[in-house]
Amino acid sequence: ALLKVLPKTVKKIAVLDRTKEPGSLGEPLYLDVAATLREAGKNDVILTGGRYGLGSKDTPPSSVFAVFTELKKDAPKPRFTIGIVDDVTNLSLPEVKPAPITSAQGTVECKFWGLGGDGTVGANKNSTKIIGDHTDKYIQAYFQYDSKKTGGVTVSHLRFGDKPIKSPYYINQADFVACHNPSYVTKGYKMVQDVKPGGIFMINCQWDDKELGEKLNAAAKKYIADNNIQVYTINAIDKAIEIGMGKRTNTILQSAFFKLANVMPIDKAVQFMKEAAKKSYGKKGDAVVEMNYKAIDAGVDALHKVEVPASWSKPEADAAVPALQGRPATVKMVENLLNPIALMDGDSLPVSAFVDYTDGQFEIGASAYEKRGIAISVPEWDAEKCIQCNNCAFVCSHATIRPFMLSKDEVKAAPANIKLADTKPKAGEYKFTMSVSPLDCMGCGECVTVCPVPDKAIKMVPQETQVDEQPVFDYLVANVGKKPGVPADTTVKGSQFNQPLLEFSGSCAGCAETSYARLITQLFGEQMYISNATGCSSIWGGPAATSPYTVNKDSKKGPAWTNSLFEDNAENGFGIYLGQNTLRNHAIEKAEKIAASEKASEAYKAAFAKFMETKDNTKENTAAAASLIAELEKSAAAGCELSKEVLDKKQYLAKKSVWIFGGDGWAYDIGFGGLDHVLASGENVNVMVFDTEMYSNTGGQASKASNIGEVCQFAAAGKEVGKKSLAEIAMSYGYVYVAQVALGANMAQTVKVLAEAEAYNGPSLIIGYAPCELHGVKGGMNHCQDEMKSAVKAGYWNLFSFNPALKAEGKNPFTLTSKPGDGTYQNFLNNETRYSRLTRSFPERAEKLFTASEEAAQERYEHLLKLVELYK
Ligand SMILES: Cc1ncc(C[n+]2csc(CCOP(=O)(O)OP(=O)(O)O)c2C)c(N)n1
Ligand code: SF4
Ligand code: SF4
Repeated sequence: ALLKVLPKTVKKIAVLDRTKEPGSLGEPLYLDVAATLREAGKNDVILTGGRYGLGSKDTPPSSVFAVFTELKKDAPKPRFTIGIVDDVTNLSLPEVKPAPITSAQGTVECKFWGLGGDGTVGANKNSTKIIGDHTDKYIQAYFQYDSKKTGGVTVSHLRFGDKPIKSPYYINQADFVACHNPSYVTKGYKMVQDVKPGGIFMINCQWDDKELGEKLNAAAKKYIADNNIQVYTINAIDKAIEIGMGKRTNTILQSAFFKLANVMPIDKAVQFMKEAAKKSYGKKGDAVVEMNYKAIDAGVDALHKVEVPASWSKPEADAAVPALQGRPATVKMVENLLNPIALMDGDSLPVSAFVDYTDGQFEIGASAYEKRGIAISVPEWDAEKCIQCNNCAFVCSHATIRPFMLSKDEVKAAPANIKLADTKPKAGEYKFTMSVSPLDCMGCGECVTVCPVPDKAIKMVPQETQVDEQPVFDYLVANVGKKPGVPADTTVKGSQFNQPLLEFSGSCAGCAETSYARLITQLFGEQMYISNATGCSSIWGGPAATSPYTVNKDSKKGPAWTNSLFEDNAENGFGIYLGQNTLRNHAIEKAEKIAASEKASEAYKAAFAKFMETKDNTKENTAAAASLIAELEKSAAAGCELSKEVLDKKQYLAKKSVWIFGGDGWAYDIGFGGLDHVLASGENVNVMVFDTEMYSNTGGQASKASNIGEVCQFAAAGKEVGKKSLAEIAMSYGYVYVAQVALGANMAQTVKVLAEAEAYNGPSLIIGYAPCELHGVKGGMNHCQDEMKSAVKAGYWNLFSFNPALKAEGKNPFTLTSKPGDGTYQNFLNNETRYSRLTRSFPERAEKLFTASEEAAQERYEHLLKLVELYK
């Protein structure tokens, strides 16, 4: 086929492969073409091979022009890459940016910068539908996302035109660019630089023109002035609140787009948008439809044209960015990688920027430098009303609200605006504060929901009113540690005085998965090795360069984290366990030989005895290992060769806490065989399953953890069969610690189970109920913790634990913590769209399945009651 289409005159061919075959002479398509030419005797054709589009890199016209420019040379590069700047192997071809405009004449190109979950993508899909349904125009839409879950950056690329659109690449020369989130302006994202000269830049913000001038950086101002960009602002934020739409600004911004981009007459666009709103919201009643109509009108009316001052062509230089503080290796990574990536400019990084990370290891602690500032409202703490229960910190998905106890000196050194209270119930030596990081908070409001004070000791307030709290939070995190006398780690209150070693991750606001993981790091973080299955937890847990796992401020130790494959995570974690355990045992054997020798000092012997006594206790063994290492250093200095050998492996001496993290899709389905194998091994690993009852990361497919009647992808008519009892499968071994928890339903049980599971010298499996953004909980994820409560109260989710250590003591190993359902089962189901949508699509089936689901739950509870008796 190739020979048939190849012109006779062809002299040079460049083959582009979208793959990298290390060790091969060339990529697959290149090799095919080479063989074809050779067999056809076309040996005089110059053939080159290039790679493109790897790692989702875009291939704009500038890349393609670069290939032609190269081919024009007498001796073009035989192997090359496009779309990246490879300054290490120098294989990349130079590209002229911005890319020339190659789309058909008259094509209108538009780009929208939104915040994941703010409705920008949905509104743009709706706009394409309106234009597609009501005009003869051709349409194209691409949606680009960052690595964050809801709350990340989205960029929608829309093209409309009278001629066919053949542009399979992102827009970088737009007629219209909209910024739907003002923080993107303050952070300095390169947005306006993508507007064609004379094009339109629209910003959703609450600023007047003067304030806008203060917020835009010098490069943006200069680009606007030099390229005659028309700048518009629209305050959709206040308008949406005024109309009663809360945070939902998308409809207002959609109609503003129609007004400015001139794709169709505005009165027609308004009519079509209103028709679409009526269709979508008609069932919700006239008031909702009316609200949407108002939003549509507001978008047209509330636009404001900014008079661009002449001074913008020679703007004042931006203020110097203060030097970053912290661990030098992390700071270096943040400056070189994280900062451009966080500005959505990672594609501009040259290959040399990654040379220090070629083995795939990245520094931890980088997320603290992101300061995304995306929450519209953040918590404000009231020192007087607070009863200091620490519930708010206990549930926080992003570790952005934290309690501290301060000594007199620490109070003196703190920023003056710090809010302090006497410790409760009794005033003591220290002062108490609950501090919030406004720039890291995602604004979910879970903390307010769980505050037990009747008129709430925290309330949500606009983020900009809390700017002064950031230096306070930063001071406390950097300088104030845990104080003696606070309640034990195994209590809700006590656990929160430990530094969280998972912070500011990219999970959705209010995500339950991160609340569990954060808590586990507060209990065992410095000793943790985490093997993470692919899933949401690997995305919020391990995006390269924005690592949310961090180190303890004093010990500089934190969790070691890795992600292998979705299907082999349990085995991967088990391998890590076996590896470190073997190295540890070798070191211990040698340390034991030293202790048995006549030359060993009494101090060494005592340190070794203490080490062995605490060998299986993660917390106590850390201190014992430190003392043993100190003694080993002394004996090594005195010439003991064996001590030197032990010291070579000293990082393996202290007991490690090995954790295997993953979602239900991994644990119940795809990784189940491996998980079962690892649990059966009897070895001391801890497994934490974040049970969202669906494959969340890939958009909500049904798993074996999904329940009867649940509507998921691949179960559009509601899942017919019940949820697998993973807990009971594991319990059948008799030597596996097994528990089901729901953090918001019973905080005390959650923290107790985690401590017990980790302390158990054998395998542990903890299944945590995790409400998810995709469940569609009424009112949003600020009800995540309450939803866990409702699930347990209704008997939908049961809390229990099976502790083989109790069996060994002659006690009943099985503890059933939750009560039977209280009759609210159907209310619970109907409070989440993953269920309630079935009542709309298949009402009769919904009734049947929901009844079956409730009956199955009752049976399950009765079965658990029998287990209590059985294990007695
Ligand atoms: C073998 C394999 N199949 C499919 C995928 C794609 N994939 C990545 S994450 C994911 C879903 C994970 O779901 P779950 O384990 O429930 O975790 P959650 O995202 O809900 O936290 C899937 C299907 C993959 N990475 N590997
Ligand atoms: S939940 Fe409320 S009472 Fe408890 S520590 Fe937080 S602010 Fe204080
Ligand atoms: S589990 Fe759900 S709430 Fe959490 S990050 Fe994933 S999609 Fe978001």
